[in-house]
Order: sequence, then C-alpha cells, then structure tokens
Amino acid sequence: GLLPIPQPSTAPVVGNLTSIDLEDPSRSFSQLAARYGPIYKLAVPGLDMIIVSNWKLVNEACDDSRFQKSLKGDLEELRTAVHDGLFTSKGEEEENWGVAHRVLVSAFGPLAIRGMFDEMHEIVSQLVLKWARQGPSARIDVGEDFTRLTLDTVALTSMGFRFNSYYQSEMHPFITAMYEVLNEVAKKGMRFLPSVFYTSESKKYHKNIQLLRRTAREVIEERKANPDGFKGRKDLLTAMTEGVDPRTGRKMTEESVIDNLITFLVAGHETTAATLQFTMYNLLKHPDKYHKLQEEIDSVVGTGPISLAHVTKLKYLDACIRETLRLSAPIWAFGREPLQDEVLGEKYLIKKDQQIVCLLAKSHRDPEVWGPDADEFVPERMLDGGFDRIQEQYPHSWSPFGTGMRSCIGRAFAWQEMLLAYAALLQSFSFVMDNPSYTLQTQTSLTIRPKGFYIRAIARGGLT
Ligand code: MNH
Repeated sequence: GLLPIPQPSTAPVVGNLTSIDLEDPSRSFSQLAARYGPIYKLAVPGLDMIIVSNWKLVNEACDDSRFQKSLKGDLEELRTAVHDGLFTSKGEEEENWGVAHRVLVSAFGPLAIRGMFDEMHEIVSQLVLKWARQGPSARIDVGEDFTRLTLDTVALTSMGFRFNSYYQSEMHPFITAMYEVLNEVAKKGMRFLPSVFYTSESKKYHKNIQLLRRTAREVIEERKANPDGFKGRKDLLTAMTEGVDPRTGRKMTEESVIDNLITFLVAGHETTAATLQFTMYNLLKHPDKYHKLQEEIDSVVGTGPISLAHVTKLKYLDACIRETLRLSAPIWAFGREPLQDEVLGEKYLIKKDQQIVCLLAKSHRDPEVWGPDADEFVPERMLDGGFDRIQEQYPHSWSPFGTGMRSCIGRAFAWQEMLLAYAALLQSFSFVMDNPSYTLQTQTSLTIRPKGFYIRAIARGGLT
C-alpha cells in the first residue's frame, strides 16, 4: 500500500515557509530531514516540494525514463533573463536546447578544454602576482579573489572578453547587474504578496537584465566588426556563431547565443569559485591532508612552469576536490519532476506537478554509502579506484554536477581550472587562516558558499 509523505504542520497562506531559514535553506532542509526522514514534503506559496535526501531515493529520481529536470522555482524565474539557455531550458521540448547542446558539446570536450589551458594559466598568474605583491600580512577575502579568478577565466576562455577584475577596485557593471539579478530571483521565490507591491524592485530587475544582454550583444558585435582580430580563435563564442547542429542542420539564433553567453558566466563562475573556497577551508582545517597535497605538488610540479601534463597527474588534489564537492556541493540541491504520476521508493505517490528536490547537502553524506565517517573530510576514500567503486555500487551517491542529459556541460572546464589553480597557488604560497579559530559559515543564493572566510598567503620563495 501507499504511505503518506511526512510533512511539518502548515500555517495559513505561507504553508511551510516558516520551517525554512531563508538565510540558510540547505541547513533547514537537512535538519528537517533528520527529523522527518529521507522523504518529506514542504508546501510554500505556489510550490509543492518533496525533499529526498538519501542515496537510494536520489538515484531513483535521477531515472531519466521516469523523471526529468524540474525548473519550478528559481530556475523558472531566471528564464526572464536567459530564456531557454541551456541551464534554464525545458530540455528536449524546446528545440534551442538540443541545437545548443549538440553545437556546444565538442566545444566543451576534452580537446577544446586543453586548448584553453594557456588562458586559464594567465588569469591564475594574475592572482598569484596579486597575492605575492600584497605580502604575507594582507588579509585576503578568498571569496572575492576566487570570484575574480573564475569570472575572468570563463569570460576570457569562452568569448575572449577581459573583465580585468584584478585591476579594478570595483567590479565591472555586468558583474554587479548579474548579482542583483540572481538576488532578485532568489527573493522573488519567497514573496507571496502580489507583484504590484514590488514595482521598484521589478524596474531594477529588468534594467539589470537589459544591461546583461547589452553587454553580451556588444561582445558579439565587436567580433563581427573585427573578424581579423579574432582570426583562428576557437572558443565557445566561435562554436556558437559558426557551428551547425548535425541533427537539424540549424545554427543557433543570435538570441540563443546571447542567452548562453550569459548562462556560462552565471553557471560557470560562482559554482567554481565556491568549490575553490570550500577546498581551501578543508585544507586549512586538516593540516595533515594539506601537507600531503603540498608534497604531491612539489614532487609533480616542482618550481618551474606548470604544464597541462603536470595537472593531470595530481591525483591527491583531484581527490581533495572530489571530497570537497561531496561535503559541500555548491549547487546543494537539484529539482526533478515525474513525467506522469509516479510511485517513489515503492511507497510514496508523487503527482506530475510536484517537484522532487534532491538534497545533495544530505544525500552526499549518506552513511550507507560513505560509512560512519561520512561527515569527515577524507580525500583518501576517493583514491585507488575508491571513487569508481562507489559510483558503481551506489549510482548518484556523488552528483554535484547534476544528472543525465541535463548534467553540467562545463564539468571538464571547471575541473581543469580548479586543478590548475591549486597547482599554481600551492606552488607559490603557504596559506594560513586569518583567524585560526574560524569555523565554516555559509551564505546562500543559487549556490552555497563560505561566509566571512579570510586567509593569508605567505610566499614560499623562489618566486620571480
Ligand atoms: Mn555547471 C548544469 C554544477 C561549473 C555550465 N552545473 C549544472 C548542473 C549542476 C552544475 C548541478 C545541473 C543543474 C540542474 O540539474 O538543475 N557546474 C556545477 C558545478 C560546477 C559547474 C558544481 C563547478 C565546480 N557549469 C560549470 C562551468 C560552466 C557550467 C564552469 C560553464 C563554463 N552547468 C553549465 C551549464 C549547465 C550546467 C550550461 C546546463 C546544462 C544543460 O542543462 O544542458
């Protein structure tokens, strides 16, 4: 027989909204899971959510033959800005998704990513110079400087555009507008008064969206106007403007190119910056692991220039990042929905219009998969085939990049960028916490990332 899905008691109008700390929703969701179990229901204005948080239920919800990506909530709202761009598209039912996906899949493939190594290297070198010049007593805002790194990297490699964030005290207007849009998207989801009460917010929102689109259009126009200046350049923008979809013979429309340029900047920088920050935190909290990683980098890379061949040999670094993404997936949940009414876990009825929230913040710590030390930072469990064995035995127990057809197209990009960043940073500096007694605090928008986390960087010598 079927069982009812547990649900905390509801209040009129707001439903279960009062059960969620809007400053720290992932923590609220995890705490509710500890109380109500691996499947429970929350109703907030306009949305019914079923939260699943163990490996088994997440794995079932990832079955593409019965469930698909759900946009209900923030992602649906983000469509105001980037329409059916890859991240916010409804998938195969929107033709632009398939065309963009097929046109871009090889532009995000291993060969193309390798071709971006030098530009990635250039940006991380700017960061190394900055920290070296600031000296060992400067308090470093890791969040800000990693955000500059990932944003400048994705803009340069994807479309040859330089934000030059390390050379400005104020962020580029595009960046400010992007953050305001993301914040507004997050807030909108939590408001339950009619939208007439928010006209000034709404005006600003639409102005910011226009600025994003205008900037993207200028980048495209600039390239059209100087074809020689970009000759031979093969980046994501070239792939999008010139590529032909083998299945339909169609090219991407100019609007779709703009949607996806903005999408790469949005989807491609905060996630990566957050992972770099959480990795730094984990290393500084675990001196023995930090020491092991330092030894690996010194023996593989040494003191000379870093090459792509070095980076692919850094197995312990790879494990540290994997383990960080397990404990602190920056996209801490993703949405799924059944193609028709479905029974989940053999007992629970899920209606077609209900959203399943796969809560990675909890499912990534399932003791059935990871054992009694599931909450601990233990990169060693990812080594010597450990990661592959777990993936095989417990599919989707580690899924920080989402699932199936709608999983992250930028995974190899982010991976290379993160390995290179840590190789370069640990080659050049010893890091310490600015406040040694700091313990992790987080802030949440579309992603979750550390808050109030500061470090110092002490040059190791031998720097030029
Ligand atoms: Mn990324 C989709 C996580 C880096 C571009 N990304 C997703 C999803 C997750 C995700 C999770 C699926 C979301 C969902 O199901 O609703 N992404 C990450 C993480 C990192 C990351 C954890 C870094 C670490 N992503 C990047 C980078 C880029 C990028 C870098 C681009 C340069 N991601 C995308 C795009 C999609 C996506 C585009 C949407 C793909 C699709 O649905 O077709």
